[in-house]
Amino acid sequence: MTEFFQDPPRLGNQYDDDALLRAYLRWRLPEKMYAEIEPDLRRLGHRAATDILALGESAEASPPRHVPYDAWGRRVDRIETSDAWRELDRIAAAEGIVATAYERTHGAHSRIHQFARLYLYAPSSALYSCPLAMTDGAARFLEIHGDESLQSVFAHLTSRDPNEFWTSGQWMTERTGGSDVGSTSTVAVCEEGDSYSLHGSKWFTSATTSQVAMTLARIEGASAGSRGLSVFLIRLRDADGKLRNIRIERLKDKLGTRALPTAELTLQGTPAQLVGGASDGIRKIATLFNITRVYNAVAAVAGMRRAVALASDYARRRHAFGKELIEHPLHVETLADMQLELRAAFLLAFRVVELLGKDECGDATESELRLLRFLIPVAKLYTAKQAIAVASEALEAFGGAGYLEDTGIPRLLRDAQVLSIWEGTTNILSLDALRAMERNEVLAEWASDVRRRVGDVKLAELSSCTENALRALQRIEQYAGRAGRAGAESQQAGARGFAFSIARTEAAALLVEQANAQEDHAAVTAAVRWCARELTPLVEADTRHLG
Ligand code: MFK
Repeated sequence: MTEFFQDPPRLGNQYDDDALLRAYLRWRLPEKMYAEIEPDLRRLGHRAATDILALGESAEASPPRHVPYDAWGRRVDRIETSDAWRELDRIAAAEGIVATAYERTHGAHSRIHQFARLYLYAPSSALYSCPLAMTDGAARFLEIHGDESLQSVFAHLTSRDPNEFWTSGQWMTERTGGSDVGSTSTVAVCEEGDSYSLHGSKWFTSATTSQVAMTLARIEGASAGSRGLSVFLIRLRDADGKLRNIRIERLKDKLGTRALPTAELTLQGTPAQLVGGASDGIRKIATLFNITRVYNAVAAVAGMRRAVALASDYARRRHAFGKELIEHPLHVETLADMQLELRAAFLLAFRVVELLGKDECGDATESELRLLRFLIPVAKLYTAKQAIAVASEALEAFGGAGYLEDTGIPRLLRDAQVLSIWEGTTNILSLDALRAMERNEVLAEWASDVRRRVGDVKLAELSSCTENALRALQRIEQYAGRAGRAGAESQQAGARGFAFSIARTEAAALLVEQANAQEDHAAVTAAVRWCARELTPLVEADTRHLG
């Protein structure tokens, strides 16, 4: 009798296998552009399942190492990374994962193209997507706030030449925490003109191997709080490759993202250039972290897609109780739920991508700019939470194998968990969405936009969706009115439920729109299934609490 060995899950071409991505691009892009970019996305989809995947696994197996001293006792503070990690950098450059956004070959649609590339690259890259997110954010920051002297840095950050490409860090977190950035205690001492030296410590600095970093510091004598902060650019190394008055204290010992060198640093008079003028640093650096939040959302849906791809493939390889898992109705139902979460989150993330593209090309209306500001935190917080839930479900779909490190499956969950923590936690972003809504009075605008989109359906199968989405909108508006009257504390206590309700209702509108436009069976089924769910459960609970 031959012994039984289970087949592991396999990945096919990650573009060809992804009906959702292909349908979305067909729906949103002009036909000519879609035809132009598709062959290249297919090529990248193949790489995501072959050489990039192998490099990602190799980088994960050889995590970075901090070498504080050389053999003779001199302080050197080298961070040694694997060949695979460095090759992932070169591939990211050559594939234009950042550059595509700044070439703007297809105007506002370039952001869709670029984030589709990131979506394919990210889940195989062992989190190389993190340095790319910060690089993109820094490039956008310099595009807006940089002067002539920073043109060459911008050119490096947006280069397709692996020998010219630079990455940037984003160093905001200090020992006081990553949320209350206004309490930053790093001090900037003016040396001459825009040249400063920085003194302080940065508690979490990802990708310390980058060539430059953007950071916050308080110019000597400036006021306390976020207004007194300014943004600085640091060139990390001198011509000999030595760190410029930066001491690396240690690399962080993290639950996941293990290939990513995240370090604790002390700035000991580090030379830095003031960018964007003195003060209002948080408002200015928001340009950067809004980009990294969009990356976070797209990386979250990309992670969900990888979890669904692996679990779906495995369901065809694994037999139990006399048949393949895919023939068991309850397992099929579970996979369908994961796929639905992915679809909704995907549309939400790419809705924000579309608005961002319009903003950057000057094509956005005032109303779209307000919606973008409101929907970035909503999309980031919602997709992050769903990514964790879907990853957890994927582990379970593998049974015990999903809990064993050497299958590679647990990494899905370890790496997903960071998504709701960095770049603003769920609660911080819920409060941010609330503030964005209040400052811009955007709720009525958003609600009328959703009303128009769900009201404009021709397919009879979607009529129940319209009804449910309209009912959800009504609840949200009633809740917002009641919460506003109940005062700031009640409003804040309900902010998470409120943000989730916005996310689910926006996703409902997007699912309905896509189903209506494409009349595709999978899209219609998804819209009906999504809208039959409770779109605003937490709002209702909070409404009872408010009385
Ligand atoms: C896979 C890819 C993932 C990417 C990985 C990248 C890894 C990077 C690692 C990290 O650095 S993690 C640390 C990330 N930390 C954060 O994201 C900060 C989280 N905290 C917040 O976002 C708080 O809401 C905030 C610090 C902004 C609150 O501080 P304050 O001092 O209470 O600020 P306030 O008063 O809300 O805002 C100050 C100004 O900024 C206001 O403008 P005005 O001065 O004109 O009134 C705000 O409107 C503006 N602002 C704040 N958030 C904004 C914004 N503007 C636009 N967009 C925003 N999101």
